Amino acid sequence: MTLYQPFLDHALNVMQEQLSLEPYPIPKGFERKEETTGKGKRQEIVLTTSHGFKSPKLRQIRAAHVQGGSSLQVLNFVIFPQLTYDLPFFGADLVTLPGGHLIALDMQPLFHNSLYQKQYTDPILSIFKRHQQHLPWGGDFPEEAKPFFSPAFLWTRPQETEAVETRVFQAFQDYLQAYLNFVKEAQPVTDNQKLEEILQAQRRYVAYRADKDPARGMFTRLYGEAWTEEYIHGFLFDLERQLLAIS
Ligand code: DBV
Repeated sequence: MTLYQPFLDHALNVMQEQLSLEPYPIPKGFERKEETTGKGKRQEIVLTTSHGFKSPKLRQIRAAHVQGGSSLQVLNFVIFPQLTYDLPFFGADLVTLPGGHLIALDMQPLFHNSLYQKQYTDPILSIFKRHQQHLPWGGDFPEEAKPFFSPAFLWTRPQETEAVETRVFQAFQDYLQAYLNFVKEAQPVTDNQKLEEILQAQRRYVAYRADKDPARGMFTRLYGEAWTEEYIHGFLFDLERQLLAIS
């Protein structure tokens, strides 16, 4: 059992119970990718698996799970709502590298105004504060990424793997349940101007994430540039492709 498998299993279980889940297509060749890296005793097989679902209110629920031994584990899990809802994105970037763990967990906002914050951040501030006591701010953080995070952004670099297995796992469960509660409550937006604002906010977010994907270097080294670019634009952050396909 690898570090983030229980996170993925938990997410699939609660989503299966609480959403009308359907599969989301994973482009051919990206469901599972394996490559051997390193030399001699340092050889490791790095396996990347992809998981995709959708539900009536959620356009794409997708995870990339990288398993490469004790010093390379990643679970990147993002939920992209349908463009007819003003729901935030659920974003989890759980990363273990030789230097340690790096955890980013948030409900990433479409808008930064007080009404939006009242609806989608205030209800989770108590969860954030409870976990932040044990998972302190992780420090240095790209300035340009700040517009994409909420005041409840949990960003931390735990020293101990045990903290990931316990505290981080609990925080992940709490954030995901709070998100599913938002989804249950969400009502479709009908105002045309609002719909246009949602579309533009989603495009900005996806463009930023695709452009700055911190995993680009890792994937390129492991699996090559062509595979990596297609994975990023064709699956991980596929909104523009989907918009083209329906236009
Ligand atoms: N990050 C992704 C995807 C990944 C992934 C799709 C499938 O968005 C993994 C894999 N994140 C990943 C890896 C690293 C990070 C780091 C492998 C380590 C990169 C390295 O050190 O080589 C939050 N993730 C990070 C960092 C941040 C985030 C801030 C540190 C990178 C740095 O310091 O530049 N998550 C990340 C982020 C957003 C988010 C910027 C923005 C909206 O949701």
